[in-house]
Amino acid sequence: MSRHLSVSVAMAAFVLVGGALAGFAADPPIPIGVSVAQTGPVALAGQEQVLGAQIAEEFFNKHGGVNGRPIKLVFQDGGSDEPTSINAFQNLINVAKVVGIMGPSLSQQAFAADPFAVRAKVPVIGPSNTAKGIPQIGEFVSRVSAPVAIVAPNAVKAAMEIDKNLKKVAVLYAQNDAFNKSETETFQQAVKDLKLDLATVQTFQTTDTDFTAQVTNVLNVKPDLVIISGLQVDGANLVKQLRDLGYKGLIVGGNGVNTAAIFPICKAKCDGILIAQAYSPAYKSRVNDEFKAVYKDKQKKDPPQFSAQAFTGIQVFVEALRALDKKSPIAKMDLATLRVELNRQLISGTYDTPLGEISFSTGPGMGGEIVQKQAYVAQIKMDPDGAKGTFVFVK
Ligand code: 1QQ
Repeated sequence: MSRHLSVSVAMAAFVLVGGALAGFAADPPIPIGVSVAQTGPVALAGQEQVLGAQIAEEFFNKHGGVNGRPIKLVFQDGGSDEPTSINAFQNLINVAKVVGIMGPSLSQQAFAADPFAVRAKVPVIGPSNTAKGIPQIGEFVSRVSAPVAIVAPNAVKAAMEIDKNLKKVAVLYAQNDAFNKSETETFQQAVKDLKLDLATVQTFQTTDTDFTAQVTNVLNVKPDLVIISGLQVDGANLVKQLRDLGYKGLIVGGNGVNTAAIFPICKAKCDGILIAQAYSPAYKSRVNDEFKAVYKDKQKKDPPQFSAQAFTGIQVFVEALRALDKKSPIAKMDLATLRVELNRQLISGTYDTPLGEISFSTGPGMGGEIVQKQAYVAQIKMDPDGAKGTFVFVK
């Protein structure tokens, strides 16, 4: 009996969320979709995104939610491939009836899944999509992850400051992934702009495990710097094999290896990798201090970029919902109207986030790109036994 009762109450709540968000005395929580990689190889980064989003949910609900009404994150695993992220988006849009979606993890997935949200007129915030062309997918797509074109060259400059005689560069990239193709273009352009010598370019697949051929070709040109664009598992394995086969020079890694989750793969050989950052735990602001304190309490270390960006994505949704609700009560809007108005609102706002103050570009066909001033570079420092490591900020 009581079980039936609770089921029907749950169903009533679901129907209510699904239909017009009617003005009830106790309005149900506002559902915001989160679809990041909770399974597959990219879950190494995705788990940091889940945590950042959960901290944001707790944090903003504690601070009054959306003018008194709580938000509820609806997690739908986006996996590490395109079909899984497309399914997740469709579920969030049509079944969970979310007001907007934060996701997916990879640019490769965004190019596949975001068009479904664009057609359904559902706002999407990319938490970690850094390839060129993401906001251009459509009117309902924006991102809080600064593009590689802005962030990545900083790591090459940092390498040049460490090695003043740096000249010869070898570049490797995963050619079956949209983000890595975009990132390597930026890196290769930076090498040319900085008047370095691009001695060799080697390609691989994100599914590769043996990089002997590529590493041999790299060692043959005797580079001072190796720049790698890969995802977490392949990228870390490539670093490990470079060191195993005797490379002793500097390594710049891309956003794909921007997580402590690579430490168990390359262990002590992760030491020294330079990685550009769109977030620094040292950034001074009230919201970053609060975010950092909650994260540190849970994880006993400073928050990583992927967590900070995920927190920021949820913050943008919450603050845009608050602003919209003040102009025109969202409880009176049907879901389709709310989604469209939310997108309009979020793109026009300015947000004081752990990433710094951010806003979005606007204009027909050009909206949704993050405008962010801060960019940093960190270097991985591993304990000699390879069990533990940290990101040390050098810029
Ligand atoms: C992208 C990325 C990845 C490294 C995120 C996990 O930056 O796919 O755009």
